[in-house]
Amino acid sequence: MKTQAAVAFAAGKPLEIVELDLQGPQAGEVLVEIKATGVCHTDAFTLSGDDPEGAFPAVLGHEGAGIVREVGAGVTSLKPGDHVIPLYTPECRECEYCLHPKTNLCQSIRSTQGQGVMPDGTSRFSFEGKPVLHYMGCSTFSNYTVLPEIALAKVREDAPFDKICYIGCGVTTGIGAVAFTMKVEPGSTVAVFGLGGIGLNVIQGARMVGADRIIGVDLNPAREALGRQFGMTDFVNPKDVDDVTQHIIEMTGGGVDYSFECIGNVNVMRQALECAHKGWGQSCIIGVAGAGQEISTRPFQLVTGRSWRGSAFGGARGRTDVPKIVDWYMDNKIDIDTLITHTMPLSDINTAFDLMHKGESIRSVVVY
Ligand code: NAD
Ligand code: AHE
Ligand code: ZN
Repeated sequence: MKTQAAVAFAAGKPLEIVELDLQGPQAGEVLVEIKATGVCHTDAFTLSGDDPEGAFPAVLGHEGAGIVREVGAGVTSLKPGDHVIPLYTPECRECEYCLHPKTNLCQSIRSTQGQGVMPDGTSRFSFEGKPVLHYMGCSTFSNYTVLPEIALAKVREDAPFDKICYIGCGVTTGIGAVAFTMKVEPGSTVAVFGLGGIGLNVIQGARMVGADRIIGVDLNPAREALGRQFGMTDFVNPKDVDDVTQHIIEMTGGGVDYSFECIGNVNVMRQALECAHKGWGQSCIIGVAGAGQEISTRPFQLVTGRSWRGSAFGGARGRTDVPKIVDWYMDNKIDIDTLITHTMPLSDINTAFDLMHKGESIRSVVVY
């Protein structure tokens, strides 16, 4: 079949809207009509050429929602008409990782996914007879896409696609990092570095679990009002203080219980670690840093009781947890609508990247 898609033909170039050929679902695969997709900073990161796994041409996009249109041989858990959210972190429920209680990083298809192909090693997309790669196993910047059955969460049918697509990455990543990965306790003091599409969800996650004090840090002063709306109690603009780390240590009387880096800046990752309280403070890296970047700190920071952790997809097991997060949204336990600042057709998708780079959007959503 044919599908309209925004294709990344080369790093650093705008996406091009073209008609691709799409092969139908093979055994264990599912054809999904994508109804809406968010544009995450990670899409911009890969498009920039900084992603060591980035390969082109590819159909980017990993924050979608849609409807199952066809299933391949052997697919048992989904049928045409089901509403689904694609999962860049799948859940096979069989691999060593899925069976381990301490991780959500299902590895059953990770190597082919990282190479931009389906588990059989080939791509379903092609343009003028040449293969075009998948991305993060999702490729939601195509109106139709093919995914493995284990990479789809079935969700309730009354939930709006143009909002729940954000649960496919940003919402789950932010709230999950607080609730699933770090297990922040009620009464905690939390610092959140970077108040974009991820950091604001960390803030609402921290409020949800009952954190007492939530300190937001961002260079963009426009982020303060939104942060406060989502539960932030204090705002720090690094431009207004000499040393962010020292400032947070002083304002909290020794440091925070938990900190989260939601930018992808290795210098800020160090600040986040070092503002964690001596003896027990834990810092969680969510931001994705480019090829060749490394984190550093004095080992004494860890010797004296701080821990450095990380979180992918908020520690969520997608097929199990994503439907529950959709329920939280439908039950008004979390706010998604306020964070979707822009909506556009696929033909305007490059505007979403411009708005993100200018700091004018939180989330842009493309509606097909
Ligand atoms: P975003 O662009 O919406 O937000 C980034 C925010 O950081 C902006 O508000 C910006 O003003 C602020 N910022 C930039 N430099 C800063 C600095 N030096 N100090 C303080 N604030 C600064 O991006 P996003 O979509 O929220 O994504 C954030 C990061 O999380 C990206 O690196 C993305 O790739 C990553 N990410 C990781 C996961 C995961 O599973 N680990 C999932 C999604 C996104
Ligand atoms: N490909 C990059 C790493 C990119 C990365 O860290 N991805 C996150 C999700 S970001 C979503 O917006 C993730 O889940 N990583 C776990 C995994 O297995 O990819 C690189 O550095 O190679
Ligand atoms: Zn993302």
